[in-house]
Amino acid sequence: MDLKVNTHRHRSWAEPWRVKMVELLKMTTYEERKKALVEAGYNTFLLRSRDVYIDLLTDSGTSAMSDRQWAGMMLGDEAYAGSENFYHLEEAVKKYYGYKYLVPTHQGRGAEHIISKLLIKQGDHVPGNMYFTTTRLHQELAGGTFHDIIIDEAHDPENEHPFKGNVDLNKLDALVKEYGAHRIPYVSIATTVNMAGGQPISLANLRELREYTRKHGILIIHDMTRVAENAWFIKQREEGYAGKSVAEIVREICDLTDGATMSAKKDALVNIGGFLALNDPDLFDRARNMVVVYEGLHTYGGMAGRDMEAMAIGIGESVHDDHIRARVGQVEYLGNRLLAHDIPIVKPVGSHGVFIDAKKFLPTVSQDKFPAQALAAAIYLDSGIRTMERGIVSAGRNKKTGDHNYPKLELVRLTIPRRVYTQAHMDVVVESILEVYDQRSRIKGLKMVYEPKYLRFFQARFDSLS
Ligand code: PLI
Repeated sequence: MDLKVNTHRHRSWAEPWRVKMVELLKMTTYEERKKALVEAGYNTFLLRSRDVYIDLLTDSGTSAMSDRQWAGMMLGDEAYAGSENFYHLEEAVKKYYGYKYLVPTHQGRGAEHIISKLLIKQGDHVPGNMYFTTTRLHQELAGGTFHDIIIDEAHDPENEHPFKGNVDLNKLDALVKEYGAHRIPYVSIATTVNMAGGQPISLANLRELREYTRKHGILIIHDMTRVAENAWFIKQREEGYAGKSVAEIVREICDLTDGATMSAKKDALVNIGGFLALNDPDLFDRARNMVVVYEGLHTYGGMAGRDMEAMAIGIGESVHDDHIRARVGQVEYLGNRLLAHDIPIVKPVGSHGVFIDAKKFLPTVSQDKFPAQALAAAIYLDSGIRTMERGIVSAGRNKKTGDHNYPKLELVRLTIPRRVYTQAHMDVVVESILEVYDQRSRIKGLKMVYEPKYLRFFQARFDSLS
């Protein structure tokens, strides 16, 4: 028998795995959820996991590991120094990402801390394609000022630009003219851009940026937390890349940058871990010395040997086309179902989650009443689905004036853990969002009653205004 070979294009995004073990979840009543929400100060970060049904708080550290990764956990070499698992991880980073030197860290922010301290001097300026909370904080703590140089389209949820993570080189050039290239140690480039809604940067844009920064002696430090997802969008959307594998595109992205920070808790399919990867031997030497102060010896950096083994295997799995196609496919399924019901979300649908535009969802709630925070609370109350605010609370306060930063994007993130939930779970999410949408006039916003100094979104507490 002979059949015409069918390409993936004609098939559903269905997962390239099957379930071997399940984790039981508790279903809660409305009264139980109301009590839990009040106790959590209307902050979904302060809920106990046992009170959550579908947990879309984050895709960070929440992936399901494969049988191979679990098998790797049994091969943990827990020697204090020179663990065999470190060398496996080093090999994987070189093979899949191409960076020459590896400094392991306990998670992404450990790497951000080290690179910020090493490269930023008091009074320096760090441009980037939109801020990320922990990244910007470490840049500021090191004495730098962050500048957003992402294209304007990224701040408009309705704009369907295929690469909303792109840098506006004119914005960068204006900073170079104002402060001088010597006050800009590096450009901070994320693949994909979390706070913009999981939006990718194109290779064409990155190449232009490389040319510009080389001319001015500025480094590019790559936040590669979701690089494989960015590569998938390049394969789908950028001319000339349809025939390339995600693994090849990932390498091409990394090769255009000087070093990277990685939260392996996302793309790399592990529950904990991260690293700093570098190409310059002197910078590596200094980073390797600093890691022993803040994280642990340079062959474990805060991780157990077994965690490094799981990560080495996870990195390989993360760049398989079939894996990424299903991962992003599931997110797009959820996004497209919400769009079909005219729920306002960031377009195009991002790689790691669907971002609801809370300003449009709750048009009568002003931004200083924390609409996204209030909407996340309402969704939890309706169904036990936990989501996260990515708006004025996350944006924090202006370093100089002390006022709230008022970001254009006021979003609720429905973040999809990798290899964890089913299509039926996604359908329940849609049902709950539609229910809350019907009742949106009852949501009046929140008042902040406790505000911590750093990264306030994690621990702030609120009271309801309704
Ligand atoms: O959570 P860490 O320290 O492993 O990584 C920090 C971090 C750095 N960059 C980016 C783009 C992130 O998304 C990131 C962490 N993100 C979290 C926790 C999230 O929920 O999106």
